[in-house]
Amino acid sequence: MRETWRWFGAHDKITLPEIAQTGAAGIVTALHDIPYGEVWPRDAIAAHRRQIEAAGFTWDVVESLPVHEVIKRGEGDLSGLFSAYRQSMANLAAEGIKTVCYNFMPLLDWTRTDLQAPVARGGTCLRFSAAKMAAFEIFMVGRADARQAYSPEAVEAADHWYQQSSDADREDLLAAIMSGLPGAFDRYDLAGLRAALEPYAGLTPTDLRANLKRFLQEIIPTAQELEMSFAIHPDDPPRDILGLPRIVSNQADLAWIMGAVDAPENGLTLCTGSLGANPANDIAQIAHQFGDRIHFAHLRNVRKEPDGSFEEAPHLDGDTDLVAVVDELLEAEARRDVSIPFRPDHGHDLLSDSDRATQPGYPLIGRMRGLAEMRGVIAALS
Ligand code: DNO
Repeated sequence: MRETWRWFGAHDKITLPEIAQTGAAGIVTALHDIPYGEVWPRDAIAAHRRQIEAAGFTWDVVESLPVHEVIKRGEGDLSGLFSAYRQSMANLAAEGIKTVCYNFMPLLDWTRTDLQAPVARGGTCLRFSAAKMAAFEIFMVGRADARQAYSPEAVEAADHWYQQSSDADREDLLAAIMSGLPGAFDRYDLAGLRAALEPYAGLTPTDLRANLKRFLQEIIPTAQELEMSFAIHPDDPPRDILGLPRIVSNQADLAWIMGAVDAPENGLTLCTGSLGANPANDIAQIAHQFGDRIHFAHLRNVRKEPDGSFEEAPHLDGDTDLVAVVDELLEAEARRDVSIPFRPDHGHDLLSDSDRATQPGYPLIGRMRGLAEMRGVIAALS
């Protein structure tokens, strides 16, 4: 397995020479400044690649080549957006960058309610509290159907949290939830979020599936011509949020997507943390079933709670057996004669991480711990 590290480019407080000290060999990155829907120019890709290579790395995976929200909603004439996407693919392939991670989550990307939840022996982690998310949806956004989306216990806890929360608590909650907005640097206030949700009213899982299938039909033939691998990222968390449907949450969803365009270029990012937050998902089994279509892996762990809350756990100490997952990935690699890039996805903020204000979930020391633990597992199993 090939060790990689996510680097956010010029916006990242962690430099390439620092990343080199983690031992990672490859970089996972994107051109974050280019607005969604616009072509990634070849010269900008080349400049980014040269910067990465000058620091002794290769650019192994694009994360993400974002899918425009209008494509996810399936609105109007999409031919311009599809051809722009294909042009970005061609420009990436011309620079030798051939593995692309993307997601199909409407509006929100990963969602957490706490960015700095304390962990037992010091440090902090990302956390999703079902009660706080319910409080956000029901009382802060005021979404009519939100009560039905949560268990009665979570709704009661939401009520309790909301009643005793201060203005600052509510602002922190909004800020945490907004951290996962695609575009990475856009944020909404509550009014902005309500307005942003409007165009999705009535979008059903069936609609979203049809729009994903259309996207795949538009781009996978080009990926085949360019010898590129596409790797859809699962929903995080794997459940509907804010009434927005999510269709990449479990084994059945993945089987449907792989079958929608049944080609090896239509593959998966095995994100053990995203899929691991759903108690119905057996991640090692998923790695086994889709081993031939996994082009990229995000390795991390979660600890789940009965009401649907979860917390990001140390890599070897959560509910998912990452040793079993890595074993499956090594088998898939041997069978396919490939090296699957993986990155330590997220990490706790440890030691001096809290002084650096890096992207939430992307600290230096916490991720280096995760990478080192995974490196040990891989070495032992190999
Ligand atoms: C969170 C990430 C996701 C991922 C996108 C891929 O930390 O794993 O934001 O990059 O969903 O498109």
